[in-house]
Amino acid sequence: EMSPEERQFQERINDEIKIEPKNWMPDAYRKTLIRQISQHAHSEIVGMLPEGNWLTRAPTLKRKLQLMAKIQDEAGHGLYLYSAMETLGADRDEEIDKLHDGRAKYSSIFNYPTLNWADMGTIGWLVDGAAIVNQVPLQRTSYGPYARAMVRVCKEESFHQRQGYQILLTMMQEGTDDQKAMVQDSINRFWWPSLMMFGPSDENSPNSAQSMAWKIKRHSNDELRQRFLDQTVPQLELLGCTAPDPDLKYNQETGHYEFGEIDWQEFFDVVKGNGPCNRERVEARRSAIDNGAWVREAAVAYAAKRQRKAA
Ligand code: FAQ
Repeated sequence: EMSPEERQFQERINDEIKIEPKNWMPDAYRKTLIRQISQHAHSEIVGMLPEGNWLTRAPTLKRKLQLMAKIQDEAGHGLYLYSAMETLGADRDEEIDKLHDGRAKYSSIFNYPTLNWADMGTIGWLVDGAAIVNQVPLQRTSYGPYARAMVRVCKEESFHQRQGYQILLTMMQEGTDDQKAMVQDSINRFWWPSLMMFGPSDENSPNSAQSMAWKIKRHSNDELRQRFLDQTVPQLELLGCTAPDPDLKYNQETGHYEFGEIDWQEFFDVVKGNGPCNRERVEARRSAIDNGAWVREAAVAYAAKRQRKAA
C-alpha cells in the first residue's frame, strides 16, 4: 500500500515533473540518489589522477593546455555533483570519508594505469565517450538538481571526447610506426574496461529495477553499453585500429554490433578494490586531503578573526 505522499510522488515522476529538494520523497529514493551522485562525483575527482600522470610529459604546449583544461573540467564536475548531492541532505565531508576508507565506490575505469601518451587520447575517446552515452539520458533523470547538473557536464564531455579522438587521429595519420603501435596498445588495454563502465549486465544489476521505476535511470546498463558500442566501432575503423575482441561483428539484421563475453570476474575484482591501481588512487586522494588540511584550517581561522574584528 502506498501512502498518499508516496502516491503523489510517483504521480509526479510518471508525469515527468522533476522532484526538487524540498519535495517529499521516499527515504530509499533519497538514499539511492546520494549513493549514485556521490559515486559519480568521486569518479570525476579520482578520474583526474590517470590523466594528471601525463601533464608533465605532454608532447607539445598545445596538448598540455588542452589536457590541463580537460582535467580542470573534471574537478568542476566533481564539485558540481557534490553540491547536487548536498541538496539531498548528505554531508560532503562524510561522503568523502567513505571514499577514503573504501566504503564508497567510484568508476572501475580509473583503476587502470596510464602507460603511454596515446592513453590520453583513448581516455578522452572511449572513457569520456562512454560517460556521455551514460550521462545524456541523465539530463532527464527525475531529480531536478542532478538532471540540470548533467546539462553542462555533457557539453564539456563532448569537448573531451573530441580532443581525445583528435589525439589518436593525429598519431594514426601523421605518426611513426611506433606511435601507431602505441595507439593500438592503448586501445587494447582500455577497450574492455570501457565496456565495463556501464556496470553489470541487466540480470546482475540489483539497483536497476527500482531506479528505472523512479526514473533515476532511463535506460538499462546493457542498453547503454550497446549504444556506446554501436557508435564507437565506426570511429575505431576510421582510426584504422582494431578491437581486442575476436567476436566483434556487425549484425545486418539487427543493425547492431555483437561483442564477446565481458570478463565479469575482472570487473567485480576491480569494483571490490583489487584492480591494478585502486590502492594508489585512494591513497593519492587521502594524502591530497591531508596535505590541504592547513589551508582549510587557515581559512577558517581567518574568517573567525574577521568576524571578531567586525564585532
Ligand atoms: N564501477 O545495480 P547496479 C566520469 C556498482 S564517468 C564501479 O547496476 P547502478 C567522467 C554500483 O555502484 C564515470 N562500480 O548499480 C570522466 C553498485 O554498487 P552499490 C562515472 C560500479 O548504480 C571521464 C553495483 O555495482 N559516471 O567520471 C560500476 O544502478 C574521464 C551494482 O550495479 C557515473 O557514475 C562501475 N563501472 O548503476 C572523468 C554515472 N558499475 O552502489 C574523468 C552515474 C556498477 O550498490 C575522466 N552512475 N557499479 O554498492 C550511473 O549511471 C550508475 O550508478 C551506474 C551503475 C550505471 C554506473
